[in-house]
Amino acid sequence: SNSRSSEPRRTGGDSAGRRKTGDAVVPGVPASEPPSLAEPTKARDPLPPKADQQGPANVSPTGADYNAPPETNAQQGRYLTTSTGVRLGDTDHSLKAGPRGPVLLQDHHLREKITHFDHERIPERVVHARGAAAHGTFVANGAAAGISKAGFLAKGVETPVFVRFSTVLGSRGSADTVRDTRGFATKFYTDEGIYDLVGNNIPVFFIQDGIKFPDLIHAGKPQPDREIPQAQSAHDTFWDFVSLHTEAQHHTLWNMSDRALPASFRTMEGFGLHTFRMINDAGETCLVKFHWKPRQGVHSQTWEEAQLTQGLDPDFHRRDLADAIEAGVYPVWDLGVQVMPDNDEQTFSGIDLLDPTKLVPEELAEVQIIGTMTLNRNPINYFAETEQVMFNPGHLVPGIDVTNDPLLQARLFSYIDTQLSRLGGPNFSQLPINRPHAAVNDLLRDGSHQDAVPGGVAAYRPNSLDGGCPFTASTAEGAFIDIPTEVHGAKVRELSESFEDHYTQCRLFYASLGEVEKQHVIAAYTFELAKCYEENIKLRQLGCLANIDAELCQQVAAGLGLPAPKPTEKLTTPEPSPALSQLGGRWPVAGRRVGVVVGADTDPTVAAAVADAVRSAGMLPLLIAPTGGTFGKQAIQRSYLTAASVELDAAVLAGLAAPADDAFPARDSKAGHQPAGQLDPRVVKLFGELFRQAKPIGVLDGLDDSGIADVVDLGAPGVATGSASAVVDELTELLAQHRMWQRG
Ligand code: HDE
Repeated sequence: SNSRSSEPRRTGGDSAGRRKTGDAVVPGVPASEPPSLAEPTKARDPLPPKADQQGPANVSPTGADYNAPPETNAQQGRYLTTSTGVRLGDTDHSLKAGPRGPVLLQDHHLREKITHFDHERIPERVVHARGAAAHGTFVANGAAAGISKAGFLAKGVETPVFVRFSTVLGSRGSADTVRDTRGFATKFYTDEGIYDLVGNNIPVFFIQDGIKFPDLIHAGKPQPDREIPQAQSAHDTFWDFVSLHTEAQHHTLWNMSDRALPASFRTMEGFGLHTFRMINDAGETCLVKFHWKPRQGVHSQTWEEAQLTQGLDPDFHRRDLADAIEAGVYPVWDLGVQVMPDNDEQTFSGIDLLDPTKLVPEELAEVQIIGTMTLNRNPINYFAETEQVMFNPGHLVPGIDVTNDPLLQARLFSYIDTQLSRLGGPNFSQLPINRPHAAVNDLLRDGSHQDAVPGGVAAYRPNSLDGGCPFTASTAEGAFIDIPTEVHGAKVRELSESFEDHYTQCRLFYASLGEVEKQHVIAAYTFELAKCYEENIKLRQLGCLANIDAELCQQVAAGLGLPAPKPTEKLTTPEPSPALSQLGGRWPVAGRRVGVVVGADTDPTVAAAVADAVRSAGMLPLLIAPTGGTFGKQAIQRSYLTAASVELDAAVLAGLAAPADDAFPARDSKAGHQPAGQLDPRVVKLFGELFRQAKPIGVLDGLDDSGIADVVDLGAPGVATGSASAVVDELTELLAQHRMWQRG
């Protein structure tokens, strides 16, 4: 304001003495003349381009070198400090008024340490809370270059990835080997930005429309009154929902199959599940379904193994993944696509490609391999990486787009939204594990946990102040392409009629299983339904089974002691899809764990010969002896007390394994583990379980009359006898076939 009076101005106010915002309050010092309003404002020069506009250099939002080893981004220096970097001389004693006196509130280090600790936990994921992850690389073979313009799919391009595997229903601390679907989420840090393939190990889903997801999860999670059972579908609310809501029957059938009990994350298939749309350089589109094919084979635990493992080693899958990577046995998956024409109906061979409860049999559309992923590095810090990683099916790159699958459409909303509470605000993309490796210039500003210090003044577009930056890209410059697709129709809360077929593919899946797999499915339904209290729910689910397969329905009904209902639909007999069965095939044995069981009197050179033969076949020998310590020159990995059948793929009895003087604790004999012949009861138990689990077993020459024959039928399929090298050779061959189901 121009002062019209010639009077000296009073400090900090207008002529009436009122203070104005922005005036400095300096009592007693006259203010200098304010700038005249008539003075023109001179535009300043635009700021130079920001560092991350120069090109795809790997810089974090704060300018830290993204390629620097992570430890330099976190803990530095040699001394313990406060969070503000002040060195500390003591962290074990709080500040007190005398050694026996009260603790002083002024102890900053105490308060900071405890306060931070109090807030260490963040909300766990509402689903998929329990997980394990690893870093790796994806190398494209170029086969997809003709259908997608995505840069990371071009021949030879290598892209860093981070993969998180998970169970769905259990809490963060629940066991790994429960009967459940597994998540298989892959983050590709491509040069064109993040691409997330957020899939499962089962190719179909429980619901066709995302609006039902809360219902599904409320039914599957522990019941709200007592909060039990944990990480299980074997309870009333789950079976109530899936029996009333028959579109869930297909996924449920997969959950009752061996697929829901993976032997390892390394032996799981992965499925993108939904149909996605791809576009190539010429602007041509096609529809695709993604598949991860494990080079390790697709293997499962038996239900007995899964249950034992839950108690013996609740971290079984997490440990297995980390151990394999640490041992250099890197798990490898091929990524494949089923490619379908992008027709108006979006159907293929009569299958509605927008219905997420339907799969496309591989015999109808071949899975074509477009690249290979190797997981080769364990996370350094579970929380920073595995817990804070976030995936989003909406994280797409040019060349890949979504379809109208109503389940996928709802997911596109959910995955950002959930991070706002889980990761505490909108800046989760700045967490190191979530940062893109491509340059980011997003005009997103501020918010909780803002880690970046953006330069410039123009956080908007268009602008002239920051030199017009950032610019929008043309398609040629790599802009994301929302593939233009026709949309028409009235606004309705409906699904198309083809979504009403809930049973055809249940029959397809069941008909495609081998005999032993069918027996497992029958046992699973019988077990789970027997855990329900309400008879009406069991009867209703039996009614659903009647529409899948008469034999399945009858056997489960018999197990429950209930009548088998009649089908309400005509039972069609589908053409089986052999690719849906896990049986058959030969698989690499690399990394398989072979127990080498010895007794106190065993010749150490014999044990060493077995272990060496196992090692040279690329497998991992675990020496199992009466106690820990060393055996000859070899380290003992498991004692009789800690050895467990569930962690072995096969075992060799290499020595007498005679009972030690104290090997028969009273409780063992009470539990019925009586010594067989001269063998230690724990060894008897171990081999009895391995035999029942249909795993290959070797018995060295001269041990036939040790008592082993009482628990292992030495003439049964998959039991090798002979010298160390002959036995290991035969076991290696047997392990390539995985299990000896013919043992019956
Ligand atoms: Fe998810 N899902 N989901 N989901 N999902 C989440 O995201 C959701 C669905 C899947 O390791 C959540 O960050 C809705 C299908 C995986 O971090 C949440 C619907 C498939 C993971 C969410 C689905 C998945 C999640 C929980 C129905 C297989 C773990 C925390 C419309 C194709 C990712 C989070 C990881 C996680 C919502 C259905 C796979 C709440 C609403 C179908 C592998 O956003």
